Amino acid sequence: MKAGTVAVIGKANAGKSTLVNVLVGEKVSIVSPKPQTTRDRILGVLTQEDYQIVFEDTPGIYKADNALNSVMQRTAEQTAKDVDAVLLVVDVHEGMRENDKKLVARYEKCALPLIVALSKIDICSENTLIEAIRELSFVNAEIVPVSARKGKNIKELLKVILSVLPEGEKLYDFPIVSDKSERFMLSEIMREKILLGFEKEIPHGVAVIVNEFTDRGEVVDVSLDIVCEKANHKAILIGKQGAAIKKASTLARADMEKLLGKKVFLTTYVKVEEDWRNSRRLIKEYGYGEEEI
Ligand SMILES: Nc1nc2c(ncn2[C@@H]2O[C@H](COP(=O)(O)OP(=O)(O)OP(=O)(O)O)[C@@H](O)[C@H]2O)c(=O)[nH]1
Ligand SMILES: [Mg+2]
Repeated sequence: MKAGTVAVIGKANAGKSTLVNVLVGEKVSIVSPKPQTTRDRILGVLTQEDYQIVFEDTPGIYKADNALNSVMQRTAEQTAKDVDAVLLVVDVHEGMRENDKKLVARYEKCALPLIVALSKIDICSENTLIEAIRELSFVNAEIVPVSARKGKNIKELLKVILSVLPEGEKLYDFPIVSDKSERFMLSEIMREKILLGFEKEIPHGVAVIVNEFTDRGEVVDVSLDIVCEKANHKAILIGKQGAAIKKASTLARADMEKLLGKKVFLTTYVKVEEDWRNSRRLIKEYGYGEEEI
């Protein structure tokens, strides 16, 4: 059978996580309209009778402006080395940018098979797409236009990926779809709702820590710490009489119940940890980065 690992790389907000979720057929990675949504390497495993593809979603490439971001950039770079193929996701709906071309050139040079997915074609004009494909015509890579949102060309993309993967044994036993624990998923669900519900720096400065995860049979008790960077962020996160955090928590609880298939009793605490994104100790404590930092 065909079996292998594929690093999913690209600029922040390119649509990597949405694409991984569609390819795997399950939501393994959170999605938001804001850049820097994904902070970790997240595996999404697609197993069929005659193949297994392990997608490795990564943090988006972004100018590092704090220690957390540097850790995220390192995660993306490391992931792209230790795989069988690289799937570079380029959002083309406004055309190819100079830095998109640079990124393609950079990964073309690495010794691994390269597939470039031109994403968000559902909101891209035909001319823009044709121009992007023309600009990539000399690149030594497979080029596949896709829309993860509309499920367009996903089968074609899978075919192209399989054509470059080696023969081998399964790396994960079915029905494993992700390497992440339920605890991790619970914290990510909360972070997704905060990314969707709050503006500017607030969601980027939030870490979510699961303090309690107790299965009481029909009900699961979940207690979370929402750590933010500044006292005024805390006030905004809580909102007037707790309205803001309540709204985000209600949305999160619904997704948690879907994930666990049980009722969830959710408690959240908002805490301040000044400038934690520049504290190597706290970044590590909150679980970001894989290596010694
Ligand atoms: N129209 C359209 N929007 C899309 C498509 N794929 C993703 N998006 C949107 O683009 C935004 C970013 O998507 P993500 O999947 O979170 O992007 P990402 O590359 O994982 O982003 P980071 O984790 O921040 O690097 C979200 O608002 C998605 O809904 C698509 O095929 N079409
Ligand atoms: Mg992502």
